[in-house]
Amino acid sequence: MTTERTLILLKPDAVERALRGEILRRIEAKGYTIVALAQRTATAEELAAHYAEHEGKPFYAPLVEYMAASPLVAVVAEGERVIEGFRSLAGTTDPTTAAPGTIRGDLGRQWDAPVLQNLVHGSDSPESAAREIAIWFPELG
Ligand code: DAT
Ligand code: MG
Repeated sequence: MTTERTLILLKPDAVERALRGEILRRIEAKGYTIVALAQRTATAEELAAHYAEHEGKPFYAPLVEYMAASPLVAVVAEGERVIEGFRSLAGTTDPTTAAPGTIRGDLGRQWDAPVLQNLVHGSDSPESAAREIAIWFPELG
């Protein structure tokens, strides 16, 4: 058994487009357990920590601006290989080319924006998951 936890964000575009239920439904339908969930507007500190690996990239400033513009929903999900499994449910980064059947592929839109708005974030490794859970849910860290 390799039950683990991952950090998922339903990004501001998901909240604005009223897709929270649809996305949470897919997570639960896959058999993962939602162990924590909070809606709030991200702080600059949370986003700087969360996206530290992208600092200096051309899309960094628009990324942080988009993520802070309106509320997001932070989620901790648990299950067998959920880190890899949620990345698979989410689809690849660019919503235009993400596979049909995935969250980004089915629901993601191409916006005329300097950053890709792709509805969800999911941790990409056990190390990222531990680091990101501690940022958004310090009480679980
Ligand atoms: P992912 O969210 O699939 O893990 P990432 O960690 O490489 O992708 O990038 C974080 C976010 O930054 C991504 O969800 C959308 C945005 N982004 C990534 N690459 C981009 C690019 N080339 N142009 C615009 N936005 C980008
Ligand atoms: Mg990433």
